[in-house]
Amino acid sequence: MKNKPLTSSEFILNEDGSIYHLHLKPGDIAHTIITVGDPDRVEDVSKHFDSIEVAVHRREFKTNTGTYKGKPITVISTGIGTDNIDIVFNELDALVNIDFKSRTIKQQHTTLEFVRIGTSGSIQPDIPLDSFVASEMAIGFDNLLHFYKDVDFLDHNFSEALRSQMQWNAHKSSPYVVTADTSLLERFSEKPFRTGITATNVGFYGPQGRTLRLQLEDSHLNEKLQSFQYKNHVITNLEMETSGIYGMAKLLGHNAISLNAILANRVSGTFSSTPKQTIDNLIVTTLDLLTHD
Ligand code: R1P
Repeated sequence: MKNKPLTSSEFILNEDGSIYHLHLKPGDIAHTIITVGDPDRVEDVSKHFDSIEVAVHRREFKTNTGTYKGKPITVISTGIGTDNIDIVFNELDALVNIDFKSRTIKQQHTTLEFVRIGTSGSIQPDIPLDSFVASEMAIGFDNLLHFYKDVDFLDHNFSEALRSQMQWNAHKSSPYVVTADTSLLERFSEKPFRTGITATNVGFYGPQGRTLRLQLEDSHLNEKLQSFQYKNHVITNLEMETSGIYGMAKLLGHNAISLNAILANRVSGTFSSTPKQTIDNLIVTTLDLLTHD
């Protein structure tokens, strides 16, 4: 592969030498990275750290790097959606795999470990509020991965089953299916976690079958998601980042797992009465499992 220096319109650095959106420099991140949606959740994670060495906040991207029980960890907020995941993953990867001085791709690849601590709604009646789902697989109803080459890890048979069972309208998107990192999944598949299949979509309302004043193009969207089955798999939950995280991690050669605190049950129409406590429980459980041998 040719390794020409990346131009300043593609690989954009700020005046202080930091990367364009995240405002981070090489050396500012640990190799284990927790992603959260909400910038306020960054402090909820890093308040457990022994110390914080780096703290940077630009737009929705807030980053704290420190150690937890001696292990270097970065926590970063991505904001909402797979469009932000594209930015966060490309720029975090650049921090370890691009030489900022020569603007070329490093010969030696560095692998990062990503753990999403997010919130989500369950679409199965037996997945209770305040429980935790580790996504063994993500279905991307977004289109992020379709802009990249070398996506041979996608499960096309699964996508085809989805399109035909759900009579999916191709105008909306072409759903893609991507798996978690197997060793991270193993680490997070014991109680209190259950594993599941997470559907990622581009919005919180219509794309997740929620309506306030508008009508859906497919009024049976969530019933179809709920009843979909493929090789004994059912879709467990809905959120807005996991497919992008899994896809970008695979493309860039990193490992990723998405952990979901179930705050809503869409079948019973209920929402957690203790959302903050549930997210805090997930944070503590995750930090401990990350440092447990
Ligand atoms: C929507 O309210 C947001 O919450 C979920 C969705 O994926 C979306 O980002 O995750 P976070 O709580 O991690 O942001």
